Amino acid sequence: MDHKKGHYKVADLGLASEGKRLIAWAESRMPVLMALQEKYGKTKPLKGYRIAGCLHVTKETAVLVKTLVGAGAEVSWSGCNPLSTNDSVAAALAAAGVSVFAWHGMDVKAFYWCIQETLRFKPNLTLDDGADLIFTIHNKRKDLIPHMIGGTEETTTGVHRLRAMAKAGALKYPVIAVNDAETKWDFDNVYGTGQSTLDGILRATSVLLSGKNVVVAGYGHCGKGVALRAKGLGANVIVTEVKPTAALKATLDGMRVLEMDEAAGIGDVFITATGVKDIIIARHFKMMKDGAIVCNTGHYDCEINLTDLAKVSKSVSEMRPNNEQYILKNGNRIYVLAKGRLVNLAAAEGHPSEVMDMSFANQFMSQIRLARSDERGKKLENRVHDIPVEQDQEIAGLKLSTMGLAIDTLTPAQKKYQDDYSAGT
Ligand code: RBV
Repeated sequence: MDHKKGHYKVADLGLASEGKRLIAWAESRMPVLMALQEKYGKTKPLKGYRIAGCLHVTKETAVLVKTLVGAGAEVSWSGCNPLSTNDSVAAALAAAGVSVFAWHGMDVKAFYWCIQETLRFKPNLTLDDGADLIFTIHNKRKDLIPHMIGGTEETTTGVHRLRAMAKAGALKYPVIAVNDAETKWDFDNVYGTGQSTLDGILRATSVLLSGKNVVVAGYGHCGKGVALRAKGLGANVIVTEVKPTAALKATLDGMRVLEMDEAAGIGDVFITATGVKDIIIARHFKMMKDGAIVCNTGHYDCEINLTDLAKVSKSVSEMRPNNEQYILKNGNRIYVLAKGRLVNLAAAEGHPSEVMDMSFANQFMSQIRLARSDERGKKLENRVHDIPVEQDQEIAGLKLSTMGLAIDTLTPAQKKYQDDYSAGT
């Protein structure tokens, strides 16, 4: 079947009006992206470009999609996680004529089918979260590569994968690492993940976090955000790490650092945020206290080994949405949230709109940068590229002004002093 404009597959088109209201709510919290929408809606720098996107179908993503379409792009979209699609948002996008393939609760086969569907219109730009779209193109649709101008990548795990591909000489078109922008990873990864992860845990459990032993695996930007927020709610936070500097930072931030083998028997709530597989495995489950809660906020669902958990359990049943009770052979109960998938997107609504405002402003500006590179006949090199420093400062400046905050400016004399290496005491 050839690509048909506006072709889509969503759970229920009848949910569109609810989705429209959610998107309007997000728009009211995303002033930077809305300013870009207004500005580039006039000049249409993406006219003639076809963007395939693979990123959580949330109300914030819908604002990004509308901004891309408003700037002239043709867009085809899939979700980047089987449990993160908001069905009403997907319906609203489909009703607005966007080619979208996403529904909540799909299986892995359907997940890759959706990605393949978005490739029917032969995109020349890609927008990824996790690199599954780029990887599918490199593996299954090599025919598209010669026409590809470039792509953008949203998340740490995706950037990691792409750098590994580039190192192995396997990356066949340029990609911009949106994740590595200061206005992305110092905000989205820390404050976004911090708040949304606890939001997901609370919606799935409604437990009191104050006084609980909360074990956070990984003290990168995401783990740090989660640990700080849990601490703020009165939890005793324990961090597990493999990197000495990260463990040291956690210690000096007031966290207790332990090996997982020790933390397993102490924790009440476990949150994995490492990007690495097998963080919690069979022997840890066996050490856990009765009633322990286990969840993950890393991009993929490999951090908690659920195959191991099934092996040491005698039964599984759903307790409440996004919360499954495993009864272990030793009689203890362990509760797994959102099937070990990103708890913040599966059990809550993902990061708050206010932080996605900056992440998606970076996505949008990076897509424009790629389109311009094409117009100038200067395609970027086939590697992973950083965001220009000026773009970061521009987005941060815009965000500050929408918050009504002003900052100082250096005087010419101060600037001169800054660059004067001969000035001392
Ligand atoms: N993320 N998106 C949302 N509300 O649309 N929430 C989180 C949203 C992104 C975030 O940028 C992170 O890097 C990625 O999801 C992990 O898959």
